Amino acid sequence: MISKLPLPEYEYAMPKPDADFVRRAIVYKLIFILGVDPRNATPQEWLNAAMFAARDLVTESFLKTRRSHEDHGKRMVYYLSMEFLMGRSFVNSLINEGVYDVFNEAFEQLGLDFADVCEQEEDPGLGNGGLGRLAACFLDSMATLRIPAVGYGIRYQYGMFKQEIVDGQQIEKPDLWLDHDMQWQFARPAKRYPVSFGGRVCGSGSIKYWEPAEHITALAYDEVIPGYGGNVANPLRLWTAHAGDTFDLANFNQGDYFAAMRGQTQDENISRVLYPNDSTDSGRELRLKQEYFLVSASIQDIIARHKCRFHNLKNLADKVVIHLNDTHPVLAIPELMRILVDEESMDWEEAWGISCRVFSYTNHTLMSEALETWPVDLMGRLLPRHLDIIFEINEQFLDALRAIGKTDPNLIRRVSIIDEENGRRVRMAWLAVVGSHRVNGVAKIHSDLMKTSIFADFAKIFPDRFTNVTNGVTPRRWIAVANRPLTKFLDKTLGEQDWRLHLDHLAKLNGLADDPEVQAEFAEVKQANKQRLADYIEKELGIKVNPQAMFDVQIKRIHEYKRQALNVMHIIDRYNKILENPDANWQPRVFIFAGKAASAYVAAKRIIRLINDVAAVINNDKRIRDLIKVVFIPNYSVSLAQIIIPAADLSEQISLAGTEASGTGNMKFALNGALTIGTLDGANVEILEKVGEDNIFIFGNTVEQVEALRREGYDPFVYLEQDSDLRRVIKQVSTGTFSPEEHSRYSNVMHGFGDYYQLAADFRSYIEAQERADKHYSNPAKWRRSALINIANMGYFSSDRSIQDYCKNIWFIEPLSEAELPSENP
Ligand code: 26Q
Repeated sequence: MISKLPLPEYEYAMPKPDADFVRRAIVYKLIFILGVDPRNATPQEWLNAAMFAARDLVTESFLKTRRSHEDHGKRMVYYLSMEFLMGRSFVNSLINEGVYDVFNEAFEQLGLDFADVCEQEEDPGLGNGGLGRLAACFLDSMATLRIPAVGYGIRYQYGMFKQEIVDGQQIEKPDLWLDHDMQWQFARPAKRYPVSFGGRVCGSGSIKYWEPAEHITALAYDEVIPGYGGNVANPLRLWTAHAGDTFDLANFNQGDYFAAMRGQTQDENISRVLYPNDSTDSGRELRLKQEYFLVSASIQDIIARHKCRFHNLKNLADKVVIHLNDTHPVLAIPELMRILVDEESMDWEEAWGISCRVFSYTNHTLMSEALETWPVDLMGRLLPRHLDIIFEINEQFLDALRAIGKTDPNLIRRVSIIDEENGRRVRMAWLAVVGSHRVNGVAKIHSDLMKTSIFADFAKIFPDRFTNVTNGVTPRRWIAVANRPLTKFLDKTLGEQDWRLHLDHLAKLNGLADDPEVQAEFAEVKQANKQRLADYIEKELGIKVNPQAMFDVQIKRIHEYKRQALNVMHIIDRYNKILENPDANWQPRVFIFAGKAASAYVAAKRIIRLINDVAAVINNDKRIRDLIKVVFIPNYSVSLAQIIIPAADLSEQISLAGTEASGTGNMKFALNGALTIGTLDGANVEILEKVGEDNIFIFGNTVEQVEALRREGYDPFVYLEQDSDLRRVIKQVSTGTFSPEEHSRYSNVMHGFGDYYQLAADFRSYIEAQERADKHYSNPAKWRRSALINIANMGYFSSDRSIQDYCKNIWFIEPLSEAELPSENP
């Protein structure tokens, strides 16, 4: 442990880095850490050396921050998430430490192309999409706001699969992100905890304990998360499964060395691979093991830290809050109860009181089919004591309900943590609600709907438990890292750099949105970003796109509810109308898609294929000239988003109302000056409130209308009959206009046309919104004004604001004060 009274000789103060210092540091790392002669070093090796140099800078802030937390006994938040979609670290850390220009200059001195070196970094894909990226934005904001926080996750050996497109179809390839061995993270070989499975419950009455059958070891790796401004950094602790301590002695002693080794490999499977689903995939044993692996290692670590600081657990809830990012880590609740009751001999009531105060939970979906449940049998086999504890929690909860007169058996059946109807399953979301002091949704509309749909019963039982925290995104990554031209424009136009910390300062642009000079400079920024994307598309796909055309972009996971298919229907309709009326004044457009489909999600994969089939026909139809280009950019990732989003003119946010909990891409686009075409869903509703209806294209049925249609028995054929354009589009797809080599490829689009996500109902309104967008775009001054007004009013969607909301209403956490800040270098 670091001494509480640091002696001067324990200090190491990094000199303030200038380009000269940085250049020497990089060369030193290259030679003495990597053992590489600068004369022969590859860009990859230069990056590796530079990352070591950059890590030194963030590490200093990191250790000082930890000292401050220790010295001041700060209450801390532990953010548990199965996913952290961090994106590349190098440039981000330089920007947050304020040394980007200095490193750039150092590389100039070395005669190396800085951008090329930065491009060598792997993008760790330790998440599926929105939920994982939100966790990453939150870590950035927590460090920036000096919130005492630790992130806990899994260090998957294979992250999100790499997507290739072959003959228009998605192929998955393994993501070997650790291959380059960048050593950005600190290995902590001494931080290891046993994680157990199986076995049986022993004891009786109130004295029970778990006798597990299997043990594996969780090993820690720490990634330093630097806050913007360079003073504060927090850890992200990622666990990897290690079998070293559990070598199968029986086999070994029998002389079967290879059988013993095989067991090891199996154990290490736990942290092998991220599940590539962005909704549930219930019932997979390995996934449940992963969830418990994260929870068990993290809770042991949290308790060890707490004991080390305070020497008892009575004040745990005063000093610790554990946040559950969706239900994935919700086993933390029975795990904490097990430790308090079984191992620390606390009585149940006291332990439960502490536990409820410790936990808070964020829900990220309303779709009941996406809520996590686990078969009781499976849980009992892997985690028998936890299952016992869940039963006990449930019983006490239901007893308490009955005691206050809520005895309706239907209510009891609905709110029971155990679903007795579908082959007995544990409802993880119910467990999260019962065991947390706060439950939040991720956008206003979502939090409201939560209380009237999935959690309606609970909202009546625990009215004060439910709250909203609208999502946000970090302006550091989504402007300063991703969009250098916009960053320079904002610094100059606002005459300050503080917008990085106070995003509401962007509001000053409201008064400048009509200024022709400001507009012209903004237009240049957008054009440069569009050119960069056009170059990328040409280089990667061999497709030339017109950078003067409107860039119309939909990038996100491929999912039926997100309705990429509706976008395609508009493209086909536009294609038809151009052919009918080739001389009309058409606005040229480039339609850009990117996104991965879960590997087993057949319908989503078919949407990818349809996009590519439509692209092949339209892009090669000479009659269309350059009026439409359709591009599917493979292997969507954080790095790719950083290229695409700054280049967008129009942002497609077209989910069926009531299905997208929030969305965060919508915020990133608007922040980078794209206009949204979207439904009244998720955070679109709040974006509309902020930018005003003249600066956004809203269309489609409202949640109420969607629900009414569902109630009345939604019939897509009603719309097909009314709308000949719609009929034509559906007919073309289903009869093979876009799959000439296989006419029946999309025939089921017409036959089993259930249209669960009501594309037909919103088609006409979508087409009209697209016409409004064309008209708006045809007036460049008007469009630029709207783009600037979008940027100006995105202050609210900073993840700094989200984190402040969490701190105030959910975590009850205060930042390190000015006085508690790590001291400056002596
Ligand atoms: C669960 C069990 C087994 C395997 C996988 C999963 C799993 C993994 C990832 C379930 C869900 C996810 C991810 C969900 C997600 O990204 N949700 C999005 O969260 C964003 C942040 O709040 C919202 O903006 C999006 O609206 C929401 O879709």
